[in-house]
Amino acid sequence: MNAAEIHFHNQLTEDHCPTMAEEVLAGFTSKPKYCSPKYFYDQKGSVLFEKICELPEYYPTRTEEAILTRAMPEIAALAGENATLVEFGCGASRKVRLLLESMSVQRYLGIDISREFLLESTRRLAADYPWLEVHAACADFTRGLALPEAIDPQRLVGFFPGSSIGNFTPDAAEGFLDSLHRLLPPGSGLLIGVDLVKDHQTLEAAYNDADGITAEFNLNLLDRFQRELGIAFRRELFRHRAFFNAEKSRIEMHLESRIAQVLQLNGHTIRFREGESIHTENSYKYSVPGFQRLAARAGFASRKVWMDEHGLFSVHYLTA
Ligand code: AVJ
Repeated sequence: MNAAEIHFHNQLTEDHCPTMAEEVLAGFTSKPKYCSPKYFYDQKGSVLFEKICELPEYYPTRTEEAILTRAMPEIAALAGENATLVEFGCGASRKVRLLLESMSVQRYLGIDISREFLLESTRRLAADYPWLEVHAACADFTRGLALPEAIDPQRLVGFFPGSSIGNFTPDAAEGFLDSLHRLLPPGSGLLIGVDLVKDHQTLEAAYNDADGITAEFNLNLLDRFQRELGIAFRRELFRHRAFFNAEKSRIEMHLESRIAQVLQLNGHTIRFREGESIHTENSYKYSVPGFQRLAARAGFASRKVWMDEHGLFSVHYLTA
């Protein structure tokens, strides 16, 4: 096998498109209107997200990378020898390189919903780490978790960085961790990054960057639905909104209609009042003990937690 070859597993069903139309319609006809953040990640959205990660206001990425770099010797010891690393929502597969540099890893499986992006980033990984057996699975893990048959569930270490867990409501996060717990044999590890509650300015600035990249990322949903579902959006009639909801401990992102307007989707009429919004994302923020309690309810034991010196972000090593 060519060193830069990867094993590809398609787990996105053929009906992904009708599913998207149905899900979007269900969300747009609800009160209040909503839309799943997983739809941000078409090719353009995945690229925009990588840009967000580099923004001065967006502290999670660089903070988590610094935490991982410092914690690597301890993480390597906890993970043991010849691990199979499984990354959920691997995106550009950048952070996992920190792990590959200093852990004993035999096999890597990257799971992502964005197919071309996944193929590109796992191929790059396979080229840069020729000794590594690289697998890529295109899947929507919010619809259930399954490992491709080629992946032996022994010695698995799950990797769920970036506070992606924050996109789930706490109940759904517990459900997701619970299904992960069922997938992982007892004793296997889960390395998970969780964003922490902090002052509102820092939180809100991270989702309202001065360059407007986050706004672009949010508005890209409209372009995607226009292209893929035929909704005749005029993106200049919507604005990006992001704020911290302290009561629910989450950042909320919305696309707010600037005027009263009407749109059509599959023969359904969708009406917007002026100022009415589509709720496009939640990003929950936890305290360290709050997240440990949630993980414990799903059956995970907390082995170790690391934080940066300012208490911005946390990385947990849990065992099943
Ligand atoms: C990938 C879900 C962790 O919530 O911070 C970044 C996505 N949205 N800026 C986050 C996101 C707007 C990000 N997660």
